[in-house]
Amino acid sequence: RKVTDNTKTSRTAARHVDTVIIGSGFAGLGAAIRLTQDGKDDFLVLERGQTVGGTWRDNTYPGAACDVPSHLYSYSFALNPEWTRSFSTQPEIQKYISKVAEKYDVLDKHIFGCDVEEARWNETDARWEIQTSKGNFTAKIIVSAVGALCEPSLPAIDGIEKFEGEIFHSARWDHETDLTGKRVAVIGTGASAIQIVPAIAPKVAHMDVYQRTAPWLLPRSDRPYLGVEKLAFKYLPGFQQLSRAGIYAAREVQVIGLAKAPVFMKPLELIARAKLQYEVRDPELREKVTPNFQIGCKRMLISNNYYPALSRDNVDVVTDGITEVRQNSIVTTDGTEREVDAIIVATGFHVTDSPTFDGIFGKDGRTLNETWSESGMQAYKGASVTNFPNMFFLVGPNTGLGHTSMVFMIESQINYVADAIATIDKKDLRTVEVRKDSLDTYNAQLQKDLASSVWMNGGCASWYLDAHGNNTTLWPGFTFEFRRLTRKFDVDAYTTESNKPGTT
Ligand code: N01
Repeated sequence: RKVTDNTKTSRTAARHVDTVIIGSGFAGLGAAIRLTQDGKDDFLVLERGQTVGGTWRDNTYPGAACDVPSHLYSYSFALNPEWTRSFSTQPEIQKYISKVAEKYDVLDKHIFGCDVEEARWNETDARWEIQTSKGNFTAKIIVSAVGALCEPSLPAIDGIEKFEGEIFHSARWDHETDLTGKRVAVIGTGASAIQIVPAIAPKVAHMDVYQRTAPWLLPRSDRPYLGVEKLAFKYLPGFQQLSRAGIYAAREVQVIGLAKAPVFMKPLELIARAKLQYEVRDPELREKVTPNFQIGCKRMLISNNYYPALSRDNVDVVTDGITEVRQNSIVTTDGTEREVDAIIVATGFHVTDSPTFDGIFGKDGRTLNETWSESGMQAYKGASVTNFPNMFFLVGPNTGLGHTSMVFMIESQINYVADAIATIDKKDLRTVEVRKDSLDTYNAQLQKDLASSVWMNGGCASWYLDAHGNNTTLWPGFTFEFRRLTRKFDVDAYTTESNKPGTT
């Protein structure tokens, strides 16, 4: 457990605000805009990066693009007629997020380059004490909007620290490194890797793709929008809304196959198998990249150029596990040593064990990670944890999705949290803390709903599951069900303390 550096606290006068939002990706930025629209002024957004965007700011690897169609992957209050294609690229999404931040005039509420090191609940004063790389703050309310995919996970491979070539994580792409003509290893075959591999394969001398588990791939119906469509998006009221609604409905149907009745995934599997058959001509390679688990168990990936890239003469798929990294090579379980100039680590993120939560201390002095050590991550409606008063999560436990737009979920959560803050103000509450029984009942139902899902029974391990095998990341229902659940802040599920003595 971290020890508080009290000298630091006493030396630096803390700045107090009513609400601190941590992080400015889609969630934190959306919350800042909503608070402004609700007439709140006394809040700050503490962001460790130098600009808004979160994971879309950080993931600049070649080929980075979204796998949710553009018009659904936008805020409902800031539709964007300027999307140039059906699935947007990272630069376009980052540009969109930056434009929204400017348009809604919330940039001056941000402190950039501000790394939150610790947040500790002070029971006496009923406020959060926050230590950051840019000084100390106190706040009545904290909104954690750090996201699930923000802390890169590096593989613990023997000798990796001794590697003398270039090595970096997909979410920390080193643009100074020119991979042209180099021998490159890519470790991992998740959503990031399958975009990186085709983007760089043509320019490298040789590429080894280290695959632990073969993913399921579906076609990517990506295309640039026609001029006439762009005009319609811009000038025909309702066209964008219609497009959003269509995409939303089509995506939402997948929930039936993923979470309700996995047998309905069969047609998708047939499409994926046909794709594999058609795009991978070499039977040996096809066998290597044929998945061995039920489709949907891990995130389904969409790509039209991954299999063709694997089929190139200068690309090999290595399925033997990595035992060691040496100064200039990688060794696998079969004893083969492959020389390499650069390693790209596309091994995902700390999702269920985020180090961020080691620095947040609740009213019993335990951190969030300590609180969750037995049960796994859990929060009432994804937003509130017992022992952490006046704290709310955006993109909290079990609010992730495997099939559609996180922006839709984020807006539901923002609504809940904004209504909570409005309720605290209206009722003049000193603290709100979710009751343990509310949390337990909510979570028991959630786990019951998840029990029969493909994520739990599909025969795979994924970042959706924690070390105990619990799914603490995904929402198991339709997203409109979650929206209904978060329409109003249900203060009755919470213990409250009033600012007026004698009332609760
Ligand atoms: O990470 P991942 P990601 N040795 O965790 C492998 C979103 N996203 O960055 O499957 C060897 O999915 C691991 O193998 P296995 C999206 O939500 C979206 O790719 O665990 N291999 C796996 O193949 C996505 O789900 C978009 O056996 C090791 C890979 O590394 C999430 O981000 C684009 C290993 C990690 O895959 C994360 O995707 C990109 C080891 N020690 C990301 N450790 C789009 O919208 C791990 N692996 C398109």
